[in-house]
Amino acid sequence: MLKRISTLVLAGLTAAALTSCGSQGSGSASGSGDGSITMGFSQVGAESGWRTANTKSVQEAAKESGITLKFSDAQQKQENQIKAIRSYIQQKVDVIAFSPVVESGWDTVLKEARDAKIPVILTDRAVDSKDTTLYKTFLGSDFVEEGRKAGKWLVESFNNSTDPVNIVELQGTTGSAPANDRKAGFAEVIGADPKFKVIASQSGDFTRAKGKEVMEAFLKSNPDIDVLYAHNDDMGLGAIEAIEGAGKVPGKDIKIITVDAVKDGMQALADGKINYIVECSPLLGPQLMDLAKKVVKGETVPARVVTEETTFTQEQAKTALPNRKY
Ligand code: GYE
Repeated sequence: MLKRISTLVLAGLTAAALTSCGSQGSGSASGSGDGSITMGFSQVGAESGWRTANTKSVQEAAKESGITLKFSDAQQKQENQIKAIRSYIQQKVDVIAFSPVVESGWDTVLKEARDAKIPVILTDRAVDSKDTTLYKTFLGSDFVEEGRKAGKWLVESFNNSTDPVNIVELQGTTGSAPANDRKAGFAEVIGADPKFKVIASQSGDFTRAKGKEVMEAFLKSNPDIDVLYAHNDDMGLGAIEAIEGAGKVPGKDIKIITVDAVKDGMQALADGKINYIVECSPLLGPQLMDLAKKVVKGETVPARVVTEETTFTQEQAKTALPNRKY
């Protein structure tokens, strides 16, 4: 599948947002003359197949574009990300990029970066800071739209029936942008018809192990589950093990919708165990490096760069699988 990336310039991108240059002291930024760039990158963790593919994309793209990458894995903990960002500020990197594990609580550290005149790029996940001059741009998917796509498939699949549809939801990491937004987009679409009932909704922290554990609990307390909506493939794959363990057939007895479209998810979709996947591309590395070069030079960048994505049915997964890169 061809991946198209579109840039969306939002109102509010002011000249003020474009003036800063990441060069610090005797550092190495373009401003200091030798043109080399050092990026400090704080990754969420290694919780899912998506994250592994994202990390690989960032590391490979840095190498290809000649950017020196300082990389740290926060193991899904905000405090570790804050520590990493502070350490990048101290090391006077030219640009900081990070994928915020949760949306809230970033203002202080972002102000510290701004005071040190180091530009920050948000990648993959958003923050809820009111002050949008705290970062230069946000590159990533539209998670609300992903939730809507999941909801639309469900509405279309059940449009011939008036019976109640009992749904269980495995949410991503509590407080994270993709968990908040995928829940909201889905709820917005299915909320139009009262036959759709979310009978249980809990976090599985985007991991396979937690997805399995929470699905086991759902199955114990709810004998009549029609649909599982999992905020990522990994939790869906863990849940499939729980469903099979309970003697039910995933994809038939319980219809399953997930988000991401990583290889293991696509395989389960092609095998009939998942019914529908909303794609979320982790291949953000090349765009991130392009944006980094621009902000370090003080060039104009859009305030928001949205990744365009598709969806997959079981038939489409069979066709797409051989060429899937992650
Ligand atoms: O969907 C999930 C990962 O932030 C878009 O994080 C990302 C999400 C992705 O753990 O698998």
